[in-house]
Amino acid sequence: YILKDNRHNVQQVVDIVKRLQLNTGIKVLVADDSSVSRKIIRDLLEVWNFTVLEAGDGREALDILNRQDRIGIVLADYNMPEMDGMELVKELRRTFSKTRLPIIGLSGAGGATTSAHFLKAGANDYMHKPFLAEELYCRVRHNLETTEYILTIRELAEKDFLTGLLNRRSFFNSGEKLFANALRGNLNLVVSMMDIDHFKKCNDKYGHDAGDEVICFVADRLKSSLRQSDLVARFGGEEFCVVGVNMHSENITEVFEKIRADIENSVIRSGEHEMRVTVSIGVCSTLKSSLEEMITCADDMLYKAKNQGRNQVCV
Ligand code: GH3
Ligand code: MG
Ligand code: MG
Ligand code: MG
Repeated sequence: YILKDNRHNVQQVVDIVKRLQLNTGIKVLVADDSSVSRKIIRDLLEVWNFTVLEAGDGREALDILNRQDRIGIVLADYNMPEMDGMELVKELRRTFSKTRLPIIGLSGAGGATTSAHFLKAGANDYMHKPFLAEELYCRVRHNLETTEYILTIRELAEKDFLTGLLNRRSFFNSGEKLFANALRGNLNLVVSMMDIDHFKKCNDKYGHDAGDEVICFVADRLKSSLRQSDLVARFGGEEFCVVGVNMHSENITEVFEKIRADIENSVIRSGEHEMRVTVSIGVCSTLKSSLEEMITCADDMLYKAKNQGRNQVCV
């Protein structure tokens, strides 16, 4: 059934796949009411080293997806009791986009319209049962690879290459949405600009590569000192911008002062070098009429912090 060109038998395939660690840890959720069908798919996928999870209907599949993180791909049969494959796809698309969770629709009974319905509901692909092992493997791999490529491209487009923080463009994309919510009164925003002090000297003394490590160190500290819901971006060079969401007004100075002190007290090691840097931070804590205005205000506060002697927070 597998690789019918007679060059390999199943055991050889299993050995090769295991040795190359292909598909290790990739979870495939198979939603099908027929235990026979699930068993066939499980056996085929396990040959290729996938981890297979089974659901007897759409509801069970949703439960598994809500409980288990990092399911790589879903195979959804059409005819199932409780919740059929089409409903399952529609439900999943409310939370998981096509580029995050690929779904392949399956049906043994459906006529020519079933595949179209599945695709229209949001499935990435479709297979008619029964299918050859090769078709199953190729479609599963193809859909996983496409998802991986899109994830990589998205990372490259949205993140700063050096630090992994948001880049300027994605910062504004997300920041504008938060700002609109803040204008509606749904949340409080604080905008902060931060710049490493006398960074040119650091580059001159230790070299550009060590300078890069300092930038990464500061980026990590900044990111880990704030919440998941806050936006942290590298605006270029050694300058960072933060949008803080729902910080308690009495804590704002404290939050940024803690970041400043933490960086001042850190020793950053690179090779034989032990480096220390300080940062200046400007904060705008009053809602203005645009995000840009809040950034300008934070920038003015940063300028003030620099002028007053650096290594300080101005709010
Ligand atoms: P100030 O306290 O006034 O901010 O002094 P500064 O020396 O930090 O001045 P400024 O912000 O103007 O200089 C930033 C320097 O950062 C200039 C540039 O050589 C360096 N730089 C910009 N981007 C990078 C980078 O990606 N990596 C490294 N290593 N250095 C960078
Ligand atoms: Mg069925
Ligand atoms: Mg600087
Ligand atoms: Mg600068």
